[in-house]
Amino acid sequence: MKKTLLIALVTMISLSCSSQNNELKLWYDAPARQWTDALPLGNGRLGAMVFGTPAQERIQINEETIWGGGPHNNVNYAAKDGLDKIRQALWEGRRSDAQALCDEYISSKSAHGMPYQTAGSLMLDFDGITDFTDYYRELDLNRAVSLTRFKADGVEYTRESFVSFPDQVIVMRLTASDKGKISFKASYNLPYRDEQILNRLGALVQDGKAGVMSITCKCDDHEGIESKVKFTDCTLIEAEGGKVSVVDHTIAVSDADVVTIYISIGTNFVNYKDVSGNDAAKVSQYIAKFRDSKDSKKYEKALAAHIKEYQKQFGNVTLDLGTNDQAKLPTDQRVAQFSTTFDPQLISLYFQFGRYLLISSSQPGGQAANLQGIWNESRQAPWDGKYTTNINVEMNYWPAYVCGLSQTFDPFLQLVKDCAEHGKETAAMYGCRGWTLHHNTDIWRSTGAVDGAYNGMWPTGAAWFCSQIWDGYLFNQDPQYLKEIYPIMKSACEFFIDFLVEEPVSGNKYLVIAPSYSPENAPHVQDVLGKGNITTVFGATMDNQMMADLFGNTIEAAALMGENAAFVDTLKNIQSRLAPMKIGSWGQLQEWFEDWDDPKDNHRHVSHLWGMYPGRQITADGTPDLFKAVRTSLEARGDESTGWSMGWKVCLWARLLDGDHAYKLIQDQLKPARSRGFGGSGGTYNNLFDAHPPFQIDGNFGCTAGIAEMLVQSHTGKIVLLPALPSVWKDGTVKGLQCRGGFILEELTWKDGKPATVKVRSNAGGKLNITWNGKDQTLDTKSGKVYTIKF
Ligand code: FUC
Repeated sequence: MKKTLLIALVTMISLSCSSQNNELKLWYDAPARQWTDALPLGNGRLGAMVFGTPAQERIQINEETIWGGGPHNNVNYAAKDGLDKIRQALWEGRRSDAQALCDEYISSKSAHGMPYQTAGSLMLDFDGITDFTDYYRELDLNRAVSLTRFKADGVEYTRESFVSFPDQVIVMRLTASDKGKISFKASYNLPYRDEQILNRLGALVQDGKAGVMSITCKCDDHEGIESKVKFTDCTLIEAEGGKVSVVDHTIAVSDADVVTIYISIGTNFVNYKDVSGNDAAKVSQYIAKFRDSKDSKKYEKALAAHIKEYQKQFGNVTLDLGTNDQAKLPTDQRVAQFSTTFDPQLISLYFQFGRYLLISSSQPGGQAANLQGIWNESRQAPWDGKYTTNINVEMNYWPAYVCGLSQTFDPFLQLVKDCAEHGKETAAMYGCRGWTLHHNTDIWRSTGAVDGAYNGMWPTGAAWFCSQIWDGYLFNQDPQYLKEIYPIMKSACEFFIDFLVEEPVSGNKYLVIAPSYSPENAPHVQDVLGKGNITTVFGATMDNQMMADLFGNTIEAAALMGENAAFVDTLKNIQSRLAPMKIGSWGQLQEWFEDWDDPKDNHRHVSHLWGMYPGRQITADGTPDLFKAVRTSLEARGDESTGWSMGWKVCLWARLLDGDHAYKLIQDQLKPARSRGFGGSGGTYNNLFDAHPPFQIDGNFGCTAGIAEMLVQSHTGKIVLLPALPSVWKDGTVKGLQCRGGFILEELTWKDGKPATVKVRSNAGGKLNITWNGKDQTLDTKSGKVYTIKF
């Protein structure tokens, strides 16, 4: 009775998911040839890339806390001694001197950030599979399950895989249409020096140590920081029929009917200050549940529990932009044809894939999604797979609230909380109160200036972080959340109150950030010493915008928190002395304090447009001249660029209310990526991972947020429906997008570009201002009620 019920339940879940959204699959007719063809699975903590190769399966595995180095910070206390000299050089236009002085006094003299590393791969070598036919491989986004299927010697084989949210294990189930046909050897492939392979816990166990950058290196540190993370990979293999035996460093399976593999990984990481955890104990606990259970349905139950848990998040939002025949093609072919063939289903697939990736790489209690989410096959991922804070990690979280995934925001909030603590040391290095960080951080929450002044002289990271956590409050309206974030915002304000300085150049004595830069762009002008290609400046537009944002938001938060009047007065006083945005000689929004913008500059960063997105300062109605200037700047900057840059531009064109141009950027971003290494233009890999290139996940998230932004916006205090609908998306339905003010757009169906069904749930009560095409409606709402609105 119980068995039948369970099978019925699994079938019901699968059926209801597939009938609801059966287009939500990435699928291929060939095995992965390279890593960016493999299919990503994850539960926030554990990641797996499944290759689906018949003769030699590779499951590349990750655990989110396997990073080089150990607890440390990279503070340079010489910074405060250099500030006056640097600022003097800036006021005199000797920017090259200022940049050299920043290198001398401020840049980290120790570490520049630690690398995020792989946990290796589990390799399965199959005897006797030499040739195959009828090959099929898929990733089902509705269930977070991958499947490989093929025929060899008249036998049909399948491999079904998932990374369980509730059970913390990576699972692969192998079946064959005939009995006794599954035979293979399983072994680890780990690219570290300290590799040891033992058979413990009744499973294949591998102990590893992170941090060693090459197999031949005898060192045990990275940039002088000792490697402290230890980890244990553990693989349990259970067979029905046949034999499982341990042979040297492998597990051999012969003549089995069905095989189930459970992999888990544990590390000694506890938090950024503490690595005293017991990795082996953690991992054995995850594996023991399966090893000790005699339940013949434990696989089916684990699968059902995984799908149920995953669905709680994934099921929050659906998007239907219409159907088309392209869905009959393998996903890589659809990407190849996307720029010439109308394929709205690929856009909804890509959108849902972005949501899938965020769910799979960012879960409460864990680490924030890094440059690669959690998926990384090497000892040293590009840019170390760290958290770059001058765009990238924030972009990762742009879809979190609007796309109905507020739970995934939690690790980002924890990252901010940790940096707010560790960053006090960085504020102190400038002789300031409060906290800040520079353009990178890592699992150790290092907050110093890294990579030299040209790329890294940017003391404003705290302001961007605060903007994003405040935005979270605008969505969730949760007083408890506000209590958690207010001290972080207040402390950031204290840093900037101390760090901001009066510029003597304009005659207006504006308070500016100095030294800093407009991330990572050098104006195409020489300084007074005749030197060019210098990024170091004062008063960059993005910094000015972020200051206005931080002080404005903190004043609002202070009112809600009942802050004392004297502090609020200080905030208001600072706010009134900040430098305004300026429109330059060719009608552009100036990127710098001076009118240095070059209309031929196509730099990937569009930092000066921050005030439009993700900021909220520039709007069509509120600041029409600046709105126009943003358009001029963005047109000059051009469309094609790195992956994340195009994702940002989708959001910007959406805020510019130009749906057709936003759509053009989606087309650019969904072009097949030509390169796996550095260089070349951005695009999309066969597995729909974004190409910077190389792979960088922020572009996936930026574009996902941009698609939502085309359908609904809520940054002006109003919910604006279909603000940037491309002319080709005539009809459609989106359900579950979140709006600021604590509202959920339960349903928005449009026909011929006009809203047909509009249902809004109010979570926090209060006034609902909603508009479409200039038609405003206002109503009072009660928390928990759904309102139907007609236009
Ligand atoms: C910033 C960008 C680069 C890259 C790196 C990880 O420095 O300018 O393009 O995305 O982060």
